[in-house]
Amino acid sequence: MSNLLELMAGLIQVFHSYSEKEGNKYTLTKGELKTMMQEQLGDELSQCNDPAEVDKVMKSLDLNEDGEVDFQEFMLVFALLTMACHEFFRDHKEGGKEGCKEGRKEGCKEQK
Ligand SMILES: [Ca+2]
Ligand SMILES: [Ca+2]
Repeated sequence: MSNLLELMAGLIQVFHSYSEKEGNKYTLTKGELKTMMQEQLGDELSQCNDPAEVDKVMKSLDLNEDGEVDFQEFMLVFALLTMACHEFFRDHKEGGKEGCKEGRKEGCKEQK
């Protein structure tokens, strides 16, 4: 399998390993979301000792406001987070010697 395929399979697997714990097998309840945040992000990053924080995350994930997070909602937010991370690494790299700066003309233009 390619890296990308493995990554996609991994995402699906992670989502389902939490979503099937209670209620609907294919959606995350607030409790399942909290467990996922704790186990995947760690207490510090997820700040989920604060119940208001979990509520906030739940609200921002639950786009259709049905009280649960389905895989589509999860993926949308994951994509946004990944893009935010990408921006961070790109900005970070441009400051340093390595990375895009030197090879900018040849290698680092957006490849489509
Ligand atoms: Ca569930
Ligand atoms: Ca929803």
